[in-house]
Amino acid sequence: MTPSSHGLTIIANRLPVQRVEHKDGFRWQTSPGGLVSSMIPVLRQGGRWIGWGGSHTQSLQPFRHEDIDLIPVSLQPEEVEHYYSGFSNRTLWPLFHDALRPPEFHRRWWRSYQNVNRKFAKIAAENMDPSGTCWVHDFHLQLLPSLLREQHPRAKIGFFLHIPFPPTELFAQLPWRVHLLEGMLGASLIGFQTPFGASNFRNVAERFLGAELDGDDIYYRGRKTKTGSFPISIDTESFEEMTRRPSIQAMARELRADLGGNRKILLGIDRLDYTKGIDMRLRAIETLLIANPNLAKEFVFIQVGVPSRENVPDYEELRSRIESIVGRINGRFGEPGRVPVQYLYRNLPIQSLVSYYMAADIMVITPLRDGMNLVAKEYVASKTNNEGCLILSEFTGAANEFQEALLVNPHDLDGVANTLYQAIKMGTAEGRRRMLSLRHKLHRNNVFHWSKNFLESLGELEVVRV
Ligand code: GDG
Repeated sequence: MTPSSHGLTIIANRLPVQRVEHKDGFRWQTSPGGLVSSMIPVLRQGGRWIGWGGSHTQSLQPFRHEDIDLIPVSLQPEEVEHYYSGFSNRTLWPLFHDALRPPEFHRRWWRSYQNVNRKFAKIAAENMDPSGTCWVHDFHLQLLPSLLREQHPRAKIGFFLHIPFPPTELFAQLPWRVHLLEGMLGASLIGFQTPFGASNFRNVAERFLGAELDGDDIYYRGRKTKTGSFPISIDTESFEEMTRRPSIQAMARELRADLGGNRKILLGIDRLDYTKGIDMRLRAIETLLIANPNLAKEFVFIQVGVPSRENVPDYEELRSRIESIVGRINGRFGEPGRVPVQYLYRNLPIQSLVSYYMAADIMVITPLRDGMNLVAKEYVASKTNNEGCLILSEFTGAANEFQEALLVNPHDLDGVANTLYQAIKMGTAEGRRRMLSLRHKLHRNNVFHWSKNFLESLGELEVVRV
């Protein structure tokens, strides 16, 4: 234990900073995102964040950034390939997202996943308070809770899964399912995005470990683990604040003038991932236009595809498929100077992102499976004028809270096309009523409530032996 080991320890695959190169070397910049902003105030009261610093950061020493202690974990190129690109992104990610791509099971990836989890555990155990609180994040580190528990039996260890937890039939495929479950059950509290995830987890713990269930509690090998649903949210106020900035308002107006004129603006913003249903969304737009070719004059659909996991073949393939559908739609329904689909393959600064949200009349979010989907919440937060319309897949965690959105089954092309039509033609009164209600829901649960709820539940738990 080091002298400064009091307070909360956060452990996630990545540190909450990005390395930005400049002419005299590099500097660290805080990564955008709700998880980071919700943790910063807590960590400033004492605490540390442990995570991988990224590919270009071998043997980095602990450092402070904006008053927070950051403890880097270095990964060798082979570990990045097997633990990260392999087991995390090509085994767990597809398996936990309805096997939308066949999960690949390779023993060398699994060995690397175990080794990297042990590496994280060693560094965390050395730096945390043995009876303190530690919060482990996400599917990259599912073995960590029990590895930490072995070293610090009295610690309050929480685990939060950002992605869905699959049903028994899918989870059953994993050759190392028992190890993964035992790894997670080292935690005192395990949080999921929805009650369905929590219930799937309890069912597999009973089925594959013979654990005993009592309500939300799981009893296994003399220990109790509590499970629950803790839907993540965003820093709502920071989005609302951005919508009040004259520079961002001007960007939104410009975007409207350039794109819309009096056409409705439909928007999609996603990491270019096969879980996000971008190809189905485009095919629904195509279905809508085939049935109503005149609508091509009434709307423009902007799709921002943020580059992601570009070295994984499934992602390259998805990118070409999306580009080919965009080309097909614009070839058939476009006219000189006016195309129905505008596609941007890039990262946008957060200010531009907000200006897009502000300009969009209709946000189209159609994942085939998604833990939560923060874009849905960011869009609602940015609609401070209570206008706008959210089309949302039933298969997102967000749909659980946002029942007033226009909910769709993304596999049902005719259904999505009809809902797009309904949204384009929707009257302002109905739009306002729905948006007001969505905004009301969002204000009840921002990311600060989320982290407080989780940490309070963890703090209240005694580390019990039964
Ligand atoms: C995982 C789970 C869960 C997107 N494009 C740009 C940009 N973004 C930001 C958005 C949003 C975030 O990325 C994406 O969050 P999502 O929730 O939509 O999706 P995942 O990345 O898959 O996240 C998900 C989440 O964890 C949290 O628990 O909701 O289900 O899969 O915040 O704003 N940000 C910037 N430029 C972009 O071009 N700056």
